[in-house]
Amino acid sequence: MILDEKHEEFRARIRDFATREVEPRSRELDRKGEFPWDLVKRMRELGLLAIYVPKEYGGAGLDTLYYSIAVEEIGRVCGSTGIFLAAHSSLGVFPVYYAGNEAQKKKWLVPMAKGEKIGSFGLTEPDAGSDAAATKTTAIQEGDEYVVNGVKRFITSGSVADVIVFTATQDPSKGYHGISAFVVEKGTPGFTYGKDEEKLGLHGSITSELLFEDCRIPKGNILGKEGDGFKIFMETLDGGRISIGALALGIAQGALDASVEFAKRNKRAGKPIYKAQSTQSMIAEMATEVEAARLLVYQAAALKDAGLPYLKEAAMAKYYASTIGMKAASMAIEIHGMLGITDMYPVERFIRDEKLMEIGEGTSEIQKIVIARQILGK
Ligand code: COS
Repeated sequence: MILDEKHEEFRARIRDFATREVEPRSRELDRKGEFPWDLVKRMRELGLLAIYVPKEYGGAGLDTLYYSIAVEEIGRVCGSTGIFLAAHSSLGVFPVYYAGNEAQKKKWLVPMAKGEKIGSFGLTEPDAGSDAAATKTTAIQEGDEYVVNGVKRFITSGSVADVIVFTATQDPSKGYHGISAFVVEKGTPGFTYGKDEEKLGLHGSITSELLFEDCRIPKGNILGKEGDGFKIFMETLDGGRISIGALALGIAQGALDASVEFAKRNKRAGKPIYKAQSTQSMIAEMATEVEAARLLVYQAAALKDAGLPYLKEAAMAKYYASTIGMKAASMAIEIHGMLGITDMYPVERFIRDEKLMEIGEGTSEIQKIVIARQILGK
């Protein structure tokens, strides 16, 4: 896809950073299960932690397309660093930018956008994942405070975040109408962490359980009005799906690049691997599908930037990019043969990291529901 010069220059800058600084760390982060504090610091210095947020709020003042390119390029070499960037920017920063009042923006958005504070998003619970309206965490008003009780699960960057936006209900019998969005800050009494998950992939990303036990937060920590929470979170997820599509795309591109390099450099049965028709067929399929995924991701980003509806396109981008990403990662392993399942090459990491893209921020089945409802009506 042809992008304007400025976006292409930006891509070249991010690719340079990703190749020089992120890629050399990616295997180690995966093996050691280490959170990339050093790379978070570098991304902060480079102004990457809130690319689409206006400068007056501490962001880079660019657009969603720039942001998608950054996630894609970083994801191309390291899924864990990519998911951190996507979760912080789309899930931690966005709801405060979108639904916060000026005082809340000053307090939480500006430091998150500048990268002084890490953001996170708590929607999922042990009994509320795809069925996001089934939230059981409660926030009951007592004087000038809300008293929060409940458990959030599978929260990206949860235990390292300083600012966590989360949902809770004032009245479970009201379904999604009873759900509101709140902010809790790290260190608030009654707010602690359960275990961090051991996962298939994205080992350098932290996935936490958040525990609220009679946790008192000021009344001013509500985003929007009581009952607005479900919609704020759904709209946050709409944008988040573009970034997960971009990350899935980046990992798929990484799998394709690794395959091309391996096929050109190595021989099988005395013949260069790239000359085998089966290799050519796989490379052609991967390259075509990666390009199609890129068009969908950029299209969704461009619609959002133009202020046009993008719900269907964001769901399509995430669904398609993660589906073809899994296929690309699998083909990449086939091209590498037995070496592909060892940690000598990055492709075994790519397939483990890519699997989350089909599940996190709405499974492929949820994306299909969203797409079908946009086409057929509810
Ligand atoms: N953007 C804005 N508003 C939305 C929305 C969206 N994407 N999706 C739903 N809404 C609104 C609807 O318009 C409706 O409001 P009104 O009653 O005022 O019209 C309200 O929210 C409820 O919508 P609906 O009845 O369609 O909700 P459902 O319970 O049927 O659920 C799905 C809709 C399944 C799409 C939703 O629950 C969902 O996306 N679930 C997946 C959640 C998820 O991604 N979890 C992953 C973990 S979070 S990292």
